[in-house]
Amino acid sequence: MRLAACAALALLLPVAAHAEASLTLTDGFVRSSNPKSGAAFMVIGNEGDSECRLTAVLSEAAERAELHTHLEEDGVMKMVGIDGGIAIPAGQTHRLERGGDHVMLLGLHQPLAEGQTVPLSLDFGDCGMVEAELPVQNRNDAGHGH
Ligand SMILES: [Cu+2]
Repeated sequence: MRLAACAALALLLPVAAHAEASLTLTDGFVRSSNPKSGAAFMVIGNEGDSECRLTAVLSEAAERAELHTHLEEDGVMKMVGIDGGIAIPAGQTHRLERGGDHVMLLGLHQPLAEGQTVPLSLDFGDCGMVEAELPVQNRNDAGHGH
């Protein structure tokens, strides 16, 4: 079992994984109200001189991770995939929050319990990869402002 886990890890983690100094991740957490899926929220800051774009996310905790946002359609909030990634202009921050943009974790290998951490590899394309380890906070309502 242990060997299999290691092999999976090696496949999922990009080789040149290195956090770029110009990108910051703060207030990150994962919330899961369902044993099969969860969502990651955080504030991404870009202190560099050029735009960075979050194009993809990988997590060994789930079969796949997708960039989602919420759109209102006929008065109903719907979750839709984001095409083309999430741009963070130079000198700006972008908040992934409930009811807005988020990283959707689909096909969790095991339910996420309070107190666990979830590893994420965030691919910012030319700006590089950022590795994060986010705490599971299933009762965190941060950003749920309507
Ligand atoms: Cu979603």
